[in-house]
Amino acid sequence: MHTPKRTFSLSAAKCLTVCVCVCVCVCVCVCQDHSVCARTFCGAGRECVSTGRGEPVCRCLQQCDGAERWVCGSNGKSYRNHCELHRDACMSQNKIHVEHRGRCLVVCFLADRDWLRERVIQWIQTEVDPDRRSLNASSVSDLLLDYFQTFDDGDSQLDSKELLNFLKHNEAPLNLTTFDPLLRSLCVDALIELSDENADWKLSLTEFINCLTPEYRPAERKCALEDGVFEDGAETRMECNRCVCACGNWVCTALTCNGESAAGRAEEEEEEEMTEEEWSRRVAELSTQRLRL
Ligand SMILES: [Ca+2]
Ligand SMILES: [Ca+2]
Repeated sequence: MHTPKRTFSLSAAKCLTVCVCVCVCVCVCVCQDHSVCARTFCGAGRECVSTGRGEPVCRCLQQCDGAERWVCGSNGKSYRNHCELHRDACMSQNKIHVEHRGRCLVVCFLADRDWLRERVIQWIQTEVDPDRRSLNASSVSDLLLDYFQTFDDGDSQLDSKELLNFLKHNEAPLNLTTFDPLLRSLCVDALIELSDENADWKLSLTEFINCLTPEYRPAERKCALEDGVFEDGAETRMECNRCVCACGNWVCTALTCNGESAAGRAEEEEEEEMTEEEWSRRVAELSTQRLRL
């Protein structure tokens, strides 16, 4: 009769013991990380953590912040920020340095295209606001017809040049003055492709209205390669060229892949950052120097 009661008491005691041990362990580990890593420099893309024996060790960053300050890596790959580049160099154990700020390829991504489209749609809505007395247009369709006729050369089709003129003519109210001109031009092509149902790279009046109507939802396009389907922004390599998926199309650099470019890359590599192994050696050297001090 006493057995069940005794068993219950033992289980409760075990549970209490485990909980106390876990709490103490977490507290000690956090304190050790701060003190052990205080004098350890791990380099970009890396962080110092404490081993189980309380020794500092450098490892690749688990994650970077999401700040959007794009850079182009020497491997031809675009990174959201410097941290992502250095983290990738650490994870892949490759030498990568920053070639220049911004993405490697200037392309109109879905986000750019949709931002531009949304901007024009919002502006059109403002233009037909009944409170604006100077406006005679009575609806969005009437206003779009006015613009279509204004910028069309008479063939009842808006080509990319005419659509670009429409945006340029209204860039101040559209707040496009800071939008990179090259990117704007690329996004005009993407806008045409968005609603160009007969694929003639021109917009009929109906296609133009569809393009600037919020309810119009074009079919989502992704990039295909061999058996795979890739999202917007995905990157791949074709020999020495890098390609990026933008609005359903692969856009690639046009480098000639010959011996000269390979030699050029070899020279550039001398300036590239250290590999993980080199960093470990460097950190060990620095630690030794500190001990001597
Ligand atoms: Ca035309
Ligand atoms: Ca068309």
